[in-house]
Amino acid sequence: MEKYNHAYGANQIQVLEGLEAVRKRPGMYIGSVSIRGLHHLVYEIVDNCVDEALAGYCNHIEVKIEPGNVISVEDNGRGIPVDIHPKTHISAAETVYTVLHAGGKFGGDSGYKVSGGLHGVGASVVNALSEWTEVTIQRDGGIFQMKFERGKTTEKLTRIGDSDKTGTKVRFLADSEIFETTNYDYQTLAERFREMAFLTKGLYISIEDLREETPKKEEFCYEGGLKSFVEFLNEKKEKINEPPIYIEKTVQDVPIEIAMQYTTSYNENILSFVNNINTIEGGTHLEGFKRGLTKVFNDYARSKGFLKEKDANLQGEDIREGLTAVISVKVREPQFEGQTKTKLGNSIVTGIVQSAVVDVLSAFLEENPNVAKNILDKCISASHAREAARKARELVRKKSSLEVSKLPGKLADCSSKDADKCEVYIVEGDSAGGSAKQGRNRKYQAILPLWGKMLNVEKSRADKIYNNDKLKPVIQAIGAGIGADFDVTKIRYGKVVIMADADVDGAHIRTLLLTFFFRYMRPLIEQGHVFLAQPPLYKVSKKGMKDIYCYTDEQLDQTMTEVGRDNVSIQRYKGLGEMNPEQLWETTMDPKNRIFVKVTMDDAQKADEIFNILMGDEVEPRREFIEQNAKYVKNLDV
Ligand code: 28F
Repeated sequence: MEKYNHAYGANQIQVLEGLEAVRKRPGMYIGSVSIRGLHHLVYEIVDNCVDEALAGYCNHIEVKIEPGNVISVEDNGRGIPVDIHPKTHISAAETVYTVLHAGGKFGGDSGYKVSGGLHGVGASVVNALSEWTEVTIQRDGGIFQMKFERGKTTEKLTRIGDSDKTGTKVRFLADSEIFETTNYDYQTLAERFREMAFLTKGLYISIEDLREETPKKEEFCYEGGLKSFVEFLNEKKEKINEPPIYIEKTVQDVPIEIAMQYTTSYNENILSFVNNINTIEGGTHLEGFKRGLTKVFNDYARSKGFLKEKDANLQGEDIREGLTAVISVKVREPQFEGQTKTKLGNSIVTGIVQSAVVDVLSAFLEENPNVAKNILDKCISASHAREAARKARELVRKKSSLEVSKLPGKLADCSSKDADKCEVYIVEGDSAGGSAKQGRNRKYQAILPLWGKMLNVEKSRADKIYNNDKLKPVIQAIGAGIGADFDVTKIRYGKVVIMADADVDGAHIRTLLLTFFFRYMRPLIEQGHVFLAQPPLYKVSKKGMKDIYCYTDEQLDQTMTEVGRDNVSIQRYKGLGEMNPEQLWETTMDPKNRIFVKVTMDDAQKADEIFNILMGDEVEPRREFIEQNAKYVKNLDV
């Protein structure tokens, strides 16, 4: 016979089942239980604050990482409603925290206009995946508080004091039973909050790290919104138009915000967002922007005589050379598509964005003929360069120097020709390359050592890159062409593995290669062929015990608590070169033991952004920057 627990009504049973489902399959709700998923918890809570800001009631958000990796988020919004629902007898606030999908985000007339996150499932998910959660609300003249453990209410909402302020504060401790790590990366969170502040003009967001003796704090607030974002991205670059061109317009209920600025660089750098979510794969809003841009500049160039009758139209890529732009749209019911669900699918948005761009930009060019001329001069020289690059590429192709038949001299190829099973290791430095060659599985693993000075991809047009002696061996080894000619079905290795030291120089080479793949062999990343090898940082040895390799500091700490500590020696590896071939094989290359990190488009875009920002001519700030940001290209998902 079934037992009934009369303490629970049908509602609560549903609630508990809902949150139990979240705990059983957390990945479904937050993507993964790696550090990415962990960070996602914070974003979910902050997203709720941002929604309150977008509704017009909040302009101040404070995030803190407290000792012990407790997260605290506080806003100055209206405070989550505290009234009790007449049927369920549960407060609105408790409902938000215990019912899956509850919250104003999903319709109703609570003042929220757009639904947010990709996994926009909110507070109840965070609650379900936290050891404990504490919510404090100020509104209606009072201070109210409630507490939860692993999603279950332990203290009902209670009035604990008086206050004439309003706002919501949430503190939570991510559940270490669920997450691989509960150790937040300050830099990752700070980057995201900076981005959020850019995307919501005038919104103040601070982040404070209180875990170490010397606390860190950054504050973000940009009155210029996307204009400030573009200025930030272009900080180190030579600008062609100043200030950035700014478009703000609502067309058919779709708010559109765009800032754009040309630089003397040869690359385009366009970021796009839908409901504050970075749409890495682009989509209809990006398409509309590009079409509008191409149309406006061609029409203007014709009507003002920049293009003569006999001249062909400028191509989109000519018009985007050197362009830095950020596009943000708010769409009521966004359809997200693509491999990583970061591509906007709503087809109506194309025309909407295009028309906004055409209207505002053509008026701008008419009013600013000098700016228009400077930009068009650049576009026209880009179109000439494109022709030259095409010729260079054809020449190169004729000489067949990039063809499969010709492999780079430094490549130690594998014997198998079955691309699915083959992998190429791009290794930094000759000594590590030597160890890798001796340690590898010759049948399936090829080694390509790289050395020497890195090419500044930012400062070279495509034709230079095709012939660069550092990148050419990479192009030849992969064997699938480059740029518009790249054919991912022709790759000679199913896995392209970057194996570099866990130091600044290693980060440098990772950034270079990721940026290069991102710009010139994008399908390689999109289809998941690029990996980062993770060499161990430490070897723990003890007499009579098998050596233990540790890949992170946490692992080392853990290991040290597990082996008693007498006669234990710890070796710290400074570089791949310190490992002998057997060790390198065992720890980093043997499919049985190795840790590979698959590079995502997000990682590659981050690397690309870093690269973009790096491009000042002074070496020191660049080095510093890499040091601070090395984690993007180092600890991607550890
Ligand atoms: C630190 C995290 O979660 N802030 C939030 C609000 C404000 C309202 C709200 C949130 C209404 C009907 C659910 C207030 N007054 N910070 C936050 N601030 N949620 S979350 O409403 C939730 C919905 O069902 C709010 C009037 N309307 C909305």
